[in-house]
Amino acid sequence: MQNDKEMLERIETLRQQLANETAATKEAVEELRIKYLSKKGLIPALMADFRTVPAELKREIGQKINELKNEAQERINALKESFESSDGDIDVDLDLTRTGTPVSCGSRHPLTLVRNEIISIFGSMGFTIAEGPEIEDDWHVFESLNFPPDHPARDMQDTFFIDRDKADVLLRTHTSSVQTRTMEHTQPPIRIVCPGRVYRNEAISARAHCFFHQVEGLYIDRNVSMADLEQVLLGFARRMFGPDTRIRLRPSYFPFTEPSAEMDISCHICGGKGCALCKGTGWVEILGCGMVDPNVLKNCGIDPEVYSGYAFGMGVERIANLKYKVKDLRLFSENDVRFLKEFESAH
Ligand code: 2U9
Repeated sequence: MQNDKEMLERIETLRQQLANETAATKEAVEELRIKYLSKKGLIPALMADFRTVPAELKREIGQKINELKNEAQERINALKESFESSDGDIDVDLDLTRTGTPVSCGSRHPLTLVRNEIISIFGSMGFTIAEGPEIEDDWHVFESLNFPPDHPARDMQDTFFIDRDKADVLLRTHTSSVQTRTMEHTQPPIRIVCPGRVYRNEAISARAHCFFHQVEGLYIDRNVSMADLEQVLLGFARRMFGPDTRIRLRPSYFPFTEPSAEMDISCHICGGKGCALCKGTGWVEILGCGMVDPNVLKNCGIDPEVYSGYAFGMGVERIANLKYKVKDLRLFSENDVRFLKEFESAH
């Protein structure tokens, strides 16, 4: 015979067990129904044992078993409904206190980092930023800058023209067009840096691309000299490549500057002793510069008898290559996340 006390304990244990049951899926609810209410389930088993309960207790224990059965039915119905109303999507096991899956954040592109550093160094020396259109005309890119009519840059081989039949609509090959535009509507003093993308009709390789980025600078005022240019560029080189950096200017030629020079820095890898990067010379070229040709000033409405100025231009990719030892230019435009992630901590 079933001990009546034991029977009451079994009922209570089942009630608590039932209250703690959860189900993550519709199928799990069905398993609960089978466990508690099916023919061979826990509650029918309780009912089977009810036969042995002494007559005087049958009323009390019978009532408790009925209540348990109703509770089980209600609980299972409620769980079933929760899936029906949410289309089964709810995850009752969801642990809101768990640490989330890390979301990887984007980072600035290495060329953006280098461009920002360049313009911030010149910004601290009083230069402001000027920008202009990438689709340009012949006057602002070539004519005003003293390019002779037969200069190779004006050829289809070197410059991208938007329309085969119009020689006057082209992609700028340097940001100097921003300076010519600025000079046309501003009288000196002018002290600007012009960052931007430029295009050249080149076969793509590790060392050349059909587009790249430049920062050019222009300073025009009374009595501006080559010595001013040299000091500003020395300050830039030291901030960009370290305080012990030395510079040297080598004579060169550009149509828009006279005199013109190319500037080298002492090799920041070997300190000038000679290594693979500087090819044993101790020097690496980083930019071109010069005094703005008086013809260019005149072309842009500035009197060369009153004003003089210097200009310089550098490729952002070139500076980034040197600073971060990137050997293949194509890495900058392929957006390979493994490469870009290397610059996450460089901000
Ligand atoms: C005006 C007058 C003069 C800008 C200058 C250079 C020298 C130069 C190259 C460096 C590497 C281009 O990116 S690169 O291929 N640039 O060497 N640029 S002077 O001279 C100007 C600009 C505007 C009105």
